[in-house]
Amino acid sequence: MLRYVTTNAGKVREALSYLDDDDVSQLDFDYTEVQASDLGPIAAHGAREAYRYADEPVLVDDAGLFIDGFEGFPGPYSSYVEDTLGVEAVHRLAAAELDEPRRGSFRCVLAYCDGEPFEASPDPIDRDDRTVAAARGAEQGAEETEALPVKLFTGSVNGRIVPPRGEGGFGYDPIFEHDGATFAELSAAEKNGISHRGRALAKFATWFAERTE
Ligand code: ITT
Repeated sequence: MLRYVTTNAGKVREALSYLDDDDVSQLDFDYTEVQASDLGPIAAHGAREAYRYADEPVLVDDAGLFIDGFEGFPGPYSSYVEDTLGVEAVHRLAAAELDEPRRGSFRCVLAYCDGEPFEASPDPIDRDDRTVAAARGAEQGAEETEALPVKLFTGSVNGRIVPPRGEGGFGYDPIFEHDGATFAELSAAEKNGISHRGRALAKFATWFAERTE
């Protein structure tokens, strides 16, 4: 059984359009989010941690809103900023500080780990494994590192930051407009068809189907 690692029910709803719910279930596990300017290392680290915890194949989903005029902020800090400032304040900040069009993108990185060897994505950060390696001695540590390859699948979508509109979706969807509609104005299927998560999930689903054939 594949475990979709997230505390966010909105992500699970979207993932189930791409993955069969007989084969996948949510793992409500709050993995450690390492500090990094990009989502890949955060997701990779989370996948290793979740795999060690669950001892089952895991897929971690790390996403964020990257505002061009703010050099990508809130980016990897999107969750913290949503919890503290709130989504409407992010729009107000963008409206106060940036000229139109206030461009940004949603990005999603899916990180898969099942403890088996496969062609992994290059991944510069594996702090746990390095700590383990240092503690156990280089030779044994190297085995540990190789034992947990992670494969990353990415998706992104460009848009504009706008005043909140729409009732659907979750998170920053009401302030993210793509092609004339905010993501909160789209049905789940419409959002999946163009979204960062939908794009990453489509890549993962193709790869995973071949892997489990
Ligand atoms: P997990 O880490 O447990 O998966 P989370 O909601 O904290 O749950 P992220 O760190 O990936 O997940 O999310 C970062 C923020 O971006 C968070 O505030 C989400 O609500 C938001 N977000 C993620 N995907 C989104 C999407 O498709 N549409 C709108 N906002 C999204």
